[in-house]
Amino acid sequence: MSNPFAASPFDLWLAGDSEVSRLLGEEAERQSTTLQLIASENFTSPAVLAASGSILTNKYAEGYPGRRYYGGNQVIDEVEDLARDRLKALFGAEHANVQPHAGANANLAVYQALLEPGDTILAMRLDHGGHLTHGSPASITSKIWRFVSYGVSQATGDPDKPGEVIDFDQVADVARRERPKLVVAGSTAYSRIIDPLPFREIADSVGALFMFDAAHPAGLIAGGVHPSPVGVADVVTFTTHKTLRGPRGGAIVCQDQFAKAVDSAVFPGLQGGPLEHVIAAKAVAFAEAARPEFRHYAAQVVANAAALGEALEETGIRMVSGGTENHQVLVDLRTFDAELTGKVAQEVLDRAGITCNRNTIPDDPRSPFITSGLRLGSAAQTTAGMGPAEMRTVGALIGRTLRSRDDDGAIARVRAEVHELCSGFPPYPSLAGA
Ligand code: DSN
Repeated sequence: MSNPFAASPFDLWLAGDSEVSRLLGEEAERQSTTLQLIASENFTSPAVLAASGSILTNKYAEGYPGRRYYGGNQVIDEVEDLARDRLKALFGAEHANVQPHAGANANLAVYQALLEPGDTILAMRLDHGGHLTHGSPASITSKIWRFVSYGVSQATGDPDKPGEVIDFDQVADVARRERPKLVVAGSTAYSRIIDPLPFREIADSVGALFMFDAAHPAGLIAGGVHPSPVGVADVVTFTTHKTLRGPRGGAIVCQDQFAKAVDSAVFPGLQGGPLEHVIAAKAVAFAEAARPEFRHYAAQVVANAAALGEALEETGIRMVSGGTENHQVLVDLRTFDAELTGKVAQEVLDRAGITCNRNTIPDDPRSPFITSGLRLGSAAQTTAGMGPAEMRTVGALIGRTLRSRDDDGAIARVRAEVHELCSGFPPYPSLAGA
């Protein structure tokens, strides 16, 4: 297949730089001819691409609308106000900050806004699905604040009550013992709905503030298929590029009482000039997520993840927690093949044109670099138009690939089938040969 963007504006503008143009063409082809199952990725709309590739990248705008440290920001102020207003309307929030360059920055800014160095934060264990910024020893967060953690309950082996879901008794126990200043909900590898209400109650019981990191479910929340933490948590952070399907970046919504502290923590506390081209693209994405068809999309994402998970189970791969209620499928490969690591599985699936990432599973005996699990997501291929039938086919292809991982011919045959499947679901049909 040739570059699906060939002759589109994106390609023509780069015609003078053959090296970068070639690389973009190759990546466009990769994204169009292989399956994108990384749970934190998606395909933005052409309108989001256009805004993030716009002339707004030229402008310095340190500060906030109406209070900038540079001249010439009349239009930029309107852009950022539009993004803030659309975001507040989307989630019913009192205040919005659209400047964080990433979800990690959003989290770091909130910690800085609400806490003093050395204060205690209660967050999810990394090896049970928490994020690096929830206290990884490798993250700056753990060098500034003291983290204590909660995890998921033990696997039971009982299909009716499989366990491996957030253990709220443990959350409450650790909170009572450690008296955190901030309780954090949210994860990067967890296939269940995260109810904000029990976290609120636990935070209140120990006089802590409550932050919900909605990086993964933000689009599901906007689409009405995951309970909203807005109005329950004091502050909600998220990324704009996962299920929300916007440009790569972060954002924060909060109650008015935290607005000043949050804004100051983002700028000048953590960042300099905001990326106004990305903020314009965020505004586009927030408007798209407010449309009725986005609700249909979010419901389809959840249905597709369920279909993928069921198909994987039919091949003998166990779903952690026994199922999925969101866009993610976290699987334990040991039931399929005790020798198969997440690392090897990810690599062989890559060769078959199936892109996903290895992931630790709760109480994984292997290291985070090797792992016993895989994390898959349905958000991107749902955007491309796939439904449950295609997801079941994808699950079967994954099973075939892993079973015949030492057979190059079998892997090449899967790759051809993946290519054929993807050709019916181009992520950017309106740009192909535009
Ligand atoms: N947000 C993470 C992920 O879920 O892929 C990476 O930081």
